[in-house]
Amino acid sequence: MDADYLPFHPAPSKPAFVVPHGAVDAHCHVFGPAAVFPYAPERKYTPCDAPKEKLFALRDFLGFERNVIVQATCHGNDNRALVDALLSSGGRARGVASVGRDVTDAELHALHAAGVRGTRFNFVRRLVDFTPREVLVEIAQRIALLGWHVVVYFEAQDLPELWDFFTTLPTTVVVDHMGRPDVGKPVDGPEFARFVRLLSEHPNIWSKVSCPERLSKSGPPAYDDVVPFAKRLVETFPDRVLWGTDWPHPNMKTHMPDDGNLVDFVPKIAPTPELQRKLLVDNPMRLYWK
Ligand code: 0GY
Repeated sequence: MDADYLPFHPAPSKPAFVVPHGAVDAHCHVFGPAAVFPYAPERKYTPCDAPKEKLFALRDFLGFERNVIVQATCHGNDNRALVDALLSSGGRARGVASVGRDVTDAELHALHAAGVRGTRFNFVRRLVDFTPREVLVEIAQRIALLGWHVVVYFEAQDLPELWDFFTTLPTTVVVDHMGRPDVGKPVDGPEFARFVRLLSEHPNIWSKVSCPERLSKSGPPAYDDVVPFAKRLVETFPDRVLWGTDWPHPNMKTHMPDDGNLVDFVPKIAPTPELQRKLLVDNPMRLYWK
């Protein structure tokens, strides 16, 4: 099957914002190449090949030092492309894998040795089939023993139902893309207040302030309507936020972001050098390179 979403930007612009020394792109993916690392039969979309060489070239072009590569659903629980990228990175990439209940301890240790430090639970209905909570709890308890964390991806309207599950996980929990708020609603409204409360009440929960291109209704290049949401999180929880490009932007069907523009989003949501350093360097280093 051919790719069913837009290809990544062929020539991103150079960002005006110079990222601090040692900056980490803490949410990005590698896909395929399918001829070497086939996509999962159960996938809900087929991406364009986005191999490690392209990711590392983008890292250098944008001025970043390191990557956190996150397993996406199109590769299922087959982490070979991820592991291959980690092992090729010269220690400059860490990973978040996807594992099932059948993963062996030896496989978990091999993932750890390659640089994996977390596992991802995906609750976005268009991306995955349902996995029973007791299976996820069992996986969380096993990966906690390795010092890993859990990354969760869900949409804002599903938070009430997921709340008890998230708040009883035995690890650090990192939420992808601010829990996908509806940015058409007010930043001070009840929906986003619920997400802010999740982090306020649970100091083990972090958020990625990423993906304006997915959340914005006002659109590129400024993604202005996303700024108040991300800025609120950066200023309220400066030590528990992460940022990433989300390259190569799977499932973007209306426009493909220019990654240089996305980097220029950072100073809008993290207006001081101190906030920028925490967001791009200190926080990801503490979580992934400790
Ligand atoms: C992202 C977002 C998406 C896809 C996945 O695992 C995935 O397939 O996360 C999406 O479609 O919103 O973070 O890559």
